[in-house]
Amino acid sequence: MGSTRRAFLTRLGRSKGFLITDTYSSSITHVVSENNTGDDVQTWIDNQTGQESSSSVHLLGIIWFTESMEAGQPVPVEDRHILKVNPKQNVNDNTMLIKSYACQRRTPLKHHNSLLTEALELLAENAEYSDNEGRSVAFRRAASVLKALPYRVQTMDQLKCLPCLGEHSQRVIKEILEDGTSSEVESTRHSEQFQAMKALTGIFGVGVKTADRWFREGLRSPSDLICTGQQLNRAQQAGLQFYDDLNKHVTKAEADMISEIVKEAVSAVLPGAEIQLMGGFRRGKEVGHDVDFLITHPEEGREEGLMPKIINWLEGRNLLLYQKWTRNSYLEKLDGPARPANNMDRFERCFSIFKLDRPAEATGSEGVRSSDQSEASSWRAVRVDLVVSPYSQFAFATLGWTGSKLFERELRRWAGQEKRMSLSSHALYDSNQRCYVRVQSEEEIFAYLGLEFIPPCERNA
Ligand code: 8GT
Ligand code: MN
Repeated sequence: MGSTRRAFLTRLGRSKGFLITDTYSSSITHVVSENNTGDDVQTWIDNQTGQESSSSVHLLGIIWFTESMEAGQPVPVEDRHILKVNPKQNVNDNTMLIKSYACQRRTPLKHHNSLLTEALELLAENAEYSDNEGRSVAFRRAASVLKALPYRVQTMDQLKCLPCLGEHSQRVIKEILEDGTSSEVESTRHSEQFQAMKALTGIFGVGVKTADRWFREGLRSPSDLICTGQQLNRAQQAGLQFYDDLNKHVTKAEADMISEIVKEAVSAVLPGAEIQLMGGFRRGKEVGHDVDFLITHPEEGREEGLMPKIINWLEGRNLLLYQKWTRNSYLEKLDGPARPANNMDRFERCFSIFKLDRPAEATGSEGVRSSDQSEASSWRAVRVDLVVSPYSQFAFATLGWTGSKLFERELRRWAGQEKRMSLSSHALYDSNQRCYVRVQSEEEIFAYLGLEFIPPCERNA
């Protein structure tokens, strides 16, 4: 049931002396659910325990709870209270248990269902363009479940016991399994709005809101911005100027080259500082849309004031095409669980565009390049994010900046919904103990959250 209703019923039950918890454990005697089938609830329990439980726990509809509230004690369980669970089919590879939170699963980079996941993720992307986050997350969760399967889905039967596959996602999957493509996905892919939103949000510095406004004004592509002389901020100007380069994949080799440069810069301005490649490349991706780095120093406090020095060093060598530095703000408000608005964190940070020299053999004639992007094409533009974290927050920052975005989102949801804790890129707050949790490593964060440790290369949810 919804969280408000659950909170209300929990308070009511507790006031009458019932012992009620949000999490499942072996000591639970009754599980109460509203608007779920018995199979749903059984799957949820199986996912909580990580095994198939044929235990003696009662799976009950809300009516048992309300009757018990009226009676002031648990009423005897009658047939009409009980949620019916269909007998399990043989558990073979096709009906294996997949846990429902992405942070409980191992999701490798290469998987068996790209055709389906790309279709679902396109619908997710389109939902983002329409500012429909709920719908987008639903499609992403569905795609993520398919990525975790150790086999290629060939029949709808194979999806029966899987979590997170809503009616809409199943419809899309069914169509693709039967016809090879989904009409909804194809019409979305070719729609004017989707294509324009993709092209416009593909400009660095342009978010969905701005792109949507431009779309409604009739703009469709980056070149329309130039023709109509739109007012652009500094980031968007850079985004437009280096559009082609920034929409080309960054390779791991390029990320490594930038890594060397950043290491040199950091060690020149603050010896002893540590630097880590984050984001998709830490998860083992071969290509990315940018390169993310996390920087810290083992002596807390030494990292302060570091970013301007790094930027100076880089600018002095003409390595930056654009940069925007934001100070940290984690000290500004100490108002309970560190949970910054809309998932932006509070670290000192530099959004930048690097000017990366191409290795000699890679230059030369490779088609027409815009004059802004160096005629000789001896270099290319690459988006780079630099983030500075105090050492005490480094484990959280590492976990937060490794991704994937869905994996992070699911970790936070797990923490909140299953453990009553609040996780951010800065801290873990335990509402049960009313304290912040001290940790040194990612492993300890997973352990404190009651999760099996998932290595970065299997966080590609
Ligand atoms: P990519 O290959 O397309 O670059 O994919 P990525 O590396 O996985 O995504 P990203 O957009 O570069 O973000 C890297 C990770 O940093 C994501 O998991 C994201 O959730 C995390 N992250 C934070 N804080 C912030 C923030 O303030 N802004 C952004 N954009 N990402 C953040 O932990
Ligand atoms: Mn990245």
